[in-house]
Amino acid sequence: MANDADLIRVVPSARQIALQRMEFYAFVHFTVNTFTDREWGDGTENPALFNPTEMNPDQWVEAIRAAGMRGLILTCKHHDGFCLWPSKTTRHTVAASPCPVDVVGKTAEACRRGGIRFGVYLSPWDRNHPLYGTGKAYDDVFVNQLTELLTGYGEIFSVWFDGACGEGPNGKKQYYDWERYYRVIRTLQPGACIHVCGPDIRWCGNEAGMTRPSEWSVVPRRTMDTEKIASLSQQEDDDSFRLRPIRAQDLDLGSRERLREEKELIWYPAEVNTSIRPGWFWHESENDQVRSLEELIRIYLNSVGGNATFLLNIPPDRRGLFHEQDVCRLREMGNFLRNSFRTNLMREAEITAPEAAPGHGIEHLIPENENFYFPQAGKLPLEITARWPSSRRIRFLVLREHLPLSQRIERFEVLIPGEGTLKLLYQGTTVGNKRIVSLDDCETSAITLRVTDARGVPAIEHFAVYAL
Ligand code: FUL
Repeated sequence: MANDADLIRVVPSARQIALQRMEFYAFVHFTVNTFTDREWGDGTENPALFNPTEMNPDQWVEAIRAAGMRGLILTCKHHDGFCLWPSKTTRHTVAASPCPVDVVGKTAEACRRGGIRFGVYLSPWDRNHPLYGTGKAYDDVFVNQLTELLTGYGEIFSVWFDGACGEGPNGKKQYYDWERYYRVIRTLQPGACIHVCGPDIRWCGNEAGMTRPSEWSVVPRRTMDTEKIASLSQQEDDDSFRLRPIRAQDLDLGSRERLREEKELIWYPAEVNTSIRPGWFWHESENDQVRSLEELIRIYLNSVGGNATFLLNIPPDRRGLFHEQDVCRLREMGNFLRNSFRTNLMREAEITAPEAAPGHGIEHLIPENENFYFPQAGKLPLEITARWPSSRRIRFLVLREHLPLSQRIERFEVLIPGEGTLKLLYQGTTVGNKRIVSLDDCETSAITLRVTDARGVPAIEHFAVYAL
C-alpha cells in the first residue's frame, strides 16, 4: 500500500530536472517525405529525391530561439530509413543525394552557435534496411547508428524513440532490444533523456496537444512499459497491449487513489508533442494551415503551465527552410511569452508568508540561502499573500515546486480581497515543475495563494505574479 511518504520518496534524476526546466523545445521533421509529400515513406525512395536547395539550419535555430524554445530534436532517421548523416551502416543516406551535406552535423553546429540544446530522433522501425527484422544483426546496425549519433555531434539532450514497429523490406518485423539501446545511450550520453519508448520522459498520450488537468510526475512503474509493450506486441500482430490497465491516454495516472495499490513507482514526467501544422512533415497544401497563435498559446499554458514539457514540431520545406508562415507564428509566440512573463509584481509587493520556521521537517533537504515557502511547523494550509499600495492588473500567476523533494501539492486556491472576506478566484490541483494560472484581467491590490492539501510538507520554490 503506497502512502504519502512512499509517493514523495520518488524524485527526479538530474537529467530529468534539466529537461523539465527546458519547458519548451522544437521537433524538426525532415527527410525524403518532404519531397514526396508523404508522412511515412516506404523505404523505396531514391536518395536523389532529397534535394533542399537553400538548406540553412541557422534559420531554423533563429526561429526556434525567437519563439522562446530551448532545444531542437531532429529526425535523423524516420521510418523510411533515410539517414540525414553519412552513416556507415547503410548507403541510404544524404551522401547518396544531390545534397551530400551532413544535415545532423550542420544542425548540431547551428544549435551550438545559437545556444540551444540538440537532440536526436532515431526511428527503430526501418523500412529500407535489408537487415531489419533479422534480430541481433539489425540491433547491431541500430546500435551503430546510435553510436554514430551519440559520439559525433557533441552533447545530446534527448534521444526520442517512438514505438512504431512495422514490416521491413523483407516483410519481417523486428523485436527491438530496448535494454541494449538504453545501455548504449547511458554510456555515451549520460545526460540525455530517453523519451517515449524509454525510461525518462513520458508521452502524454496524444499528438493533438491535449493535456490533463492534473498531471503527476510520480506514476506507476508499469507506465514506462506502455509504449514499449505496444511495439513488442505489434510484433506478434496481437493486441494484448490494449488490454493492459495502464495506457498513455489514461486521464488519471498519478492521484493518491490511483497509486495506492501500486508496488513500484517512478518519476516519469509528461511531454506534450504536436505539430505546428496538421502533418509532421512539410506539405505545400498545409501552408495555410499553420496553427493559430491562440491555439499555440492555449497548448503552451496547459502543457508548460500544467507540469509537462511542450515539444512543438516545425517542418522545413523543400528549400530546407522553415516556411515564412511558421517563422512568423514562432516570432508571435515568443513575443507573447516575453510580454506575458516580463513584469513580476512579487518584486514590488509586500509579502506575508509563514516564517520558514524549524519544524517543517525538511530543512535538511533544502539548499542553503534558497528562499522557499513552507507551511508553519509543517501544518497546512500554507498561505502566502502579496499586497501592493494600489491596485494592479494581473494576468498570470506562476508556481513551481522544489522538484528534488518530489511533487507534493494536491490542491491550492487563489484568492483576492472581496467584500469583507476573501473571494475565491481559482482552485487548482497539481503544480510540479510549473503551474500557470490564467487570471484574465484581474484588478486587485492583494492576492493570496493557499495550499490546502499536499503529500507531506510542500515546498514552493517559485511564486510569481505577472502584470497584464
Ligand atoms: C510517430 C511517427 O509515426 C510520426 O511520423 C512522427 O514522427 C511522430 C512524432 O511519432 O510515432
